[in-house]
Amino acid sequence: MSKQPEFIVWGAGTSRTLRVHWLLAELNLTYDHQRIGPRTGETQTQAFKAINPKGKIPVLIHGDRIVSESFAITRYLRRVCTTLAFDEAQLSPEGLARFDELASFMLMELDATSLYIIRRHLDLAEIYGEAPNAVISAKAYFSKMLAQGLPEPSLGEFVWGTCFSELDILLTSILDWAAAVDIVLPAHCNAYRGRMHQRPGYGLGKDKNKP
Ligand SMILES: N[C@@H](CCC(=O)N[C@@H](CS)C(=O)NCC(=O)O)C(=O)O
Repeated sequence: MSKQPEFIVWGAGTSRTLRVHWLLAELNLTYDHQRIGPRTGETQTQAFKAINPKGKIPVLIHGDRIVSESFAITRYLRRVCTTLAFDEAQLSPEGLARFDELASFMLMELDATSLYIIRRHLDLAEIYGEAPNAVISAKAYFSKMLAQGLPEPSLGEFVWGTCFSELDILLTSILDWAAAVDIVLPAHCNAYRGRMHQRPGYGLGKDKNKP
């Protein structure tokens, strides 16, 4: 009898699904991939909604555990597979507070408040309505927040501490998404993206994320 794979990932083709495939590649984990895409109807089937009632990808299944939300999935994988190192400062109270601060900033200010507003009123305008002013102001807000929240000195080789982490995946996916909607990024952010794109895990994750 064939054995059930340890990890199953649902979803491909978006910045959010890339986060999961990239981290799995960094952790060198094999998994089963259910390659369903957004806005194809595949996220709205009864079978998929039994797994994630929100009807959204990505989703991770690990044994009898189901985890949704791209960043939560990367956090979970990091806890169950400990092959990526942390430095001492990252695990100190200050380091962990900085982690939470960066994660909240990226998810709320850059992703939800800016990029997703742009997506809703550009690519998904047929559903959410055209709103050119909302798009212009979301782009301006993104640039302002990025300049204030991640100025040049705060973005070294990695965004948090001296080791690669899920925050690098989150930030790179956000910067790539911003560039794809024609937001001009500061030079230090483009240099950081360039470094992240060199990682073998990024290339492997991108391949897996193909729709
Ligand atoms: N906050 C969620 C957002 C997930 C999300 O909105 N996924 C979109 C694609 S990027 C989706 O599955 N939408 C349903 C659909 O398009 O069918 C996450 O980070 O995982």
